[in-house]
Amino acid sequence: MQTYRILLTVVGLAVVSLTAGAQTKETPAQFEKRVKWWREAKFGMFIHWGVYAVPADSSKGAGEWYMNNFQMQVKDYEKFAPQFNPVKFDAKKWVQAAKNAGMKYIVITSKHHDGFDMFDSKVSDYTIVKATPFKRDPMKELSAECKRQGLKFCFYHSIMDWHHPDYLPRRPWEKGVRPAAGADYDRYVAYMKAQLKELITQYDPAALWFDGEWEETWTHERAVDLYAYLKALKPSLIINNRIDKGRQGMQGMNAEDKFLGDYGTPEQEIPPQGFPDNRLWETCMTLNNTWGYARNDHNWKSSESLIHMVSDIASKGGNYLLNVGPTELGEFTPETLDRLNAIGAWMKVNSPAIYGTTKSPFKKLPFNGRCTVKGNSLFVHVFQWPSGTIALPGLKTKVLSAKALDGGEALTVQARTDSVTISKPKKIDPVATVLELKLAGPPEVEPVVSFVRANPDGTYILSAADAEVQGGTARVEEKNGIVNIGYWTSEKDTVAWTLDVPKAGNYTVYLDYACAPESAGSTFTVQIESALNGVGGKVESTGGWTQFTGLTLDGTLSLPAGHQTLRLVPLSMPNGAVMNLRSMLLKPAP
Ligand code: FHN
Repeated sequence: MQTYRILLTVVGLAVVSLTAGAQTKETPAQFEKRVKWWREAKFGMFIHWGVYAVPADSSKGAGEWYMNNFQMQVKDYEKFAPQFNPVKFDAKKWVQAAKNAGMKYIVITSKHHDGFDMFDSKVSDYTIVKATPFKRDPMKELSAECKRQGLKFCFYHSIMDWHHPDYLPRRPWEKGVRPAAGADYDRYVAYMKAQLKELITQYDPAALWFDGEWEETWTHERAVDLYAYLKALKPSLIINNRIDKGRQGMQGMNAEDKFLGDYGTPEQEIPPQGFPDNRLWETCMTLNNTWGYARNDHNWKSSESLIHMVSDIASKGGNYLLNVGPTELGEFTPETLDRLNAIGAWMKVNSPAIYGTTKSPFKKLPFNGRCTVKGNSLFVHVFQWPSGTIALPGLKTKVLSAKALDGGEALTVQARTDSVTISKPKKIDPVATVLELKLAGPPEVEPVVSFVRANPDGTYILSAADAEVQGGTARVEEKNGIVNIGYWTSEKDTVAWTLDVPKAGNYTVYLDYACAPESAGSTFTVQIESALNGVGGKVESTGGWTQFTGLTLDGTLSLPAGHQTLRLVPLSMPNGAVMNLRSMLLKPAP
């Protein structure tokens, strides 16, 4: 069993954390200065690398969860360490591959949930230097190489630790083999702080990417203490929201402002509409299915889809952290290199439309593509060129010139009453063609209201995708092809549609919604903003967040003629969420 040494560090840590609490809160200007490089970087490399690359098996789940997936005892999993000898590891090659792909920062696992240290820790023997034939410190080599090649170096660090004797809770299958008796979680936290101090002082990371925060032993109070401790060690450090307890699952954003973290961390998903403000967020995603290397995971994403995600995420104001799982020998797989090279070739031409940009000023585009903004430049990323010109609805700022980024061909711009059209360049990129429009100022766009019009049978279908979501939590989400309003965890959030009503009439209102048992009980009203009437309802459990069912509201809603805004307004939310709303139907009342 591997040993740990923490006595020498406990006193030192107490002093730092006591003084750290005296830190003053930074101003928005100080925050923006601290995160400037991160906000502008837009694209980074995630690296999950550890002894789990030896079994490299995702047959029962993610490769890096091998110890858990195969319900291994610590002493059996430790046997992988002496087999881990990544003699092909070459920091120069890794950093070059990231740089060629257009990535500006690297986030690598210093320690994943398995507790194995990929760095030369003095407070643990369970490390790549002491417990493997490799004996070198790859984190030292990688951080130095990042400095040499101008990439930011950052660490992923897991709070959850399946190896340390003081970490709690134990895994269910350890009962009797590795009893919890005698384990001291405070002593574990002191050990974790000691290692984080090593990481900060020895490797100078620009950011820390925490994970494994979800078990009940880790608390908001501990997160507050740890955050202050880390900021005292390095005030410029950027820290993600998984240091604390506010993350709303894979959606990745904090439920409330009280929770810590400089940025949100959507995982394996991209927020369908981005966010109404300029909060920082970063989608992390695998190239195939698993974070750690797995010989049996062949479900690789296409280079085209990956390039579209670089564009889509930037167009919503986020960063993209794309993961690589190096092999047990320390190499990137050929499938990985193919994709990184393809992304890099596209970025070589089009990165001005990504780096340092802000989100699109358009809620929707009438073509398959995205937009990003940088100062007075508007970048239009066209995934599929429609026949003829493309139109930018509602663009009010004068377009001074337009060109194709690839080759610089000048394009023809036509200003029309409610849109601007641009001609098609000769050179079309089959994945995404990017145009740059130089404007007379920052782009101003008049929101184009998309009216919901009656169907031939007189009904109105109000879909989640067409909804105007107001508020900080509710948002359009897509899962397994289902698009609904989700993460509706504030009763202040509302959803609305604008209807074009040629003739006044009365309607019955039907909801298509889902709600988990523990969150049922919210009440709400569906109302027309220009009139005082509304119909109300109560959210019952449908059995789960993805089990949708119909609800007919009592009474009828009268719709005056003209353009009418219909809004669903929560009245009470006793159990933490309102509902998942897929659509509403208005049917002419008999
Ligand atoms: O359990 C981890 C998983 O192994 C991986 O590290 C991802 C990456 O964000 N985070 C956790 C799952 O949410």
